[in-house]
Amino acid sequence: MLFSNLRLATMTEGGPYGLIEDGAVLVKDGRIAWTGARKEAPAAQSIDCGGRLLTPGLIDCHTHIVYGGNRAREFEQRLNGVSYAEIAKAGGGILSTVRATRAASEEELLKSASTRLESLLAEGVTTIEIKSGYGLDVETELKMLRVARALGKQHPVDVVTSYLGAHTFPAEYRDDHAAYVDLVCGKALPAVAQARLADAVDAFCEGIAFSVAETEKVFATAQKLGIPIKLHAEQLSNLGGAILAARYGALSVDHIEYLDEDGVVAIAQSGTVAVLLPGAFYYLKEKQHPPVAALRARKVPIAIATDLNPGSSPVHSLLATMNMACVLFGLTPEEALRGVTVNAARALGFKDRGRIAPGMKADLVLWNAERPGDLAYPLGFNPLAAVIRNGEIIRGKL
Ligand code: DI6
Ligand code: FE
Repeated sequence: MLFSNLRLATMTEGGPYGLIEDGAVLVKDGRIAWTGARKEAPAAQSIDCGGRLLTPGLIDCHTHIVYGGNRAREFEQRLNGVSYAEIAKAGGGILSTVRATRAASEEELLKSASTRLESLLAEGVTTIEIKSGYGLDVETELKMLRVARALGKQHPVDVVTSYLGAHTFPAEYRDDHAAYVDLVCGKALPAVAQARLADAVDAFCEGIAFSVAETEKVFATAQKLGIPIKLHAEQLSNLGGAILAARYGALSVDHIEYLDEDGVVAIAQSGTVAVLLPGAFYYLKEKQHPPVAALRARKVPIAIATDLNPGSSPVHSLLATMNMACVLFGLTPEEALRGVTVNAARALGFKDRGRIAPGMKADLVLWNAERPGDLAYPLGFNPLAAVIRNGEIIRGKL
């Protein structure tokens, strides 16, 4: 099938957005077989797309969409002057979601996460990363990861999972952090690996969470098990987690508002993707901006993601996140689109998606838009026309 009469934001190198005017895409067996100018297209059965914009399927490379309960009450508390860290120290924050997630059945979690997932899919997300980390005990972490896998079976989206057992210390280990790290490394992570439920291992390296030394124990275990790593790093302070992550060849370091020059140099050398999460910056009313100029100067690939979670980022829109990355962090609309396509793919270790090029998976989004810059420009507007996944139209019409 030839999709024709398109403006293609291929996101390949060369020119803004890798733009091809009056282009066409040939899809065969779920893959892109050819792409280029319409007048040079090979003969094939073709669909006229009316001159509209086609991009790669969007990739949300950092989410926590599986959880129980909600934290609207804490949103109110924060607006009454209590900080995110204070709420966490008082046993709220992540721990309040842990209580609700432990209490929820697998069916309940699947149902509530499905609703969240649907909001993202309606905007053209075709690949999503989903983290555990609201169970913390072995059983609930496994439950969350099974739900994440089930979401990928029940919805037209590719799901990759990250085990985030080192998200915070559960109440039962409040006074014995070493024992919890032992549980993560000795029991939980091996169980998760055995069940093949984690495509990556993540941790929250922060003053209110895991120290660099504790994080390293988790990374060393992941490395032994052959599972790639990522890290929530330098979100609220600069502990040097990103440098540690770079030493372990991390796929990505995420948040990184407090990342310093040494950290930028380290991740540039390790080829680690910088994942920016403007939703959390916005909700926490953070003042410290991520070091975008330094990342650009060192050519670190920048991805952006919703971080969809009940506490710091109840943001259910990747398009809104692109807009926030532009307005709050000064990314260009092109960087924002690279951030949810080619660079997001890289943050998940994928080589087969995120660009419109021969050999890539035919995950594509057709937009009621003329130019790729139109996507990051509005807020609260969804110009999606159709989604093609593995070469099939799965949403909307052409
Ligand atoms: N940083 C975050 O922003 C999320 N997790 C993390 O490590 C927040 C999770 C939450 O508040 O529930
Ligand atoms: Fe997160």
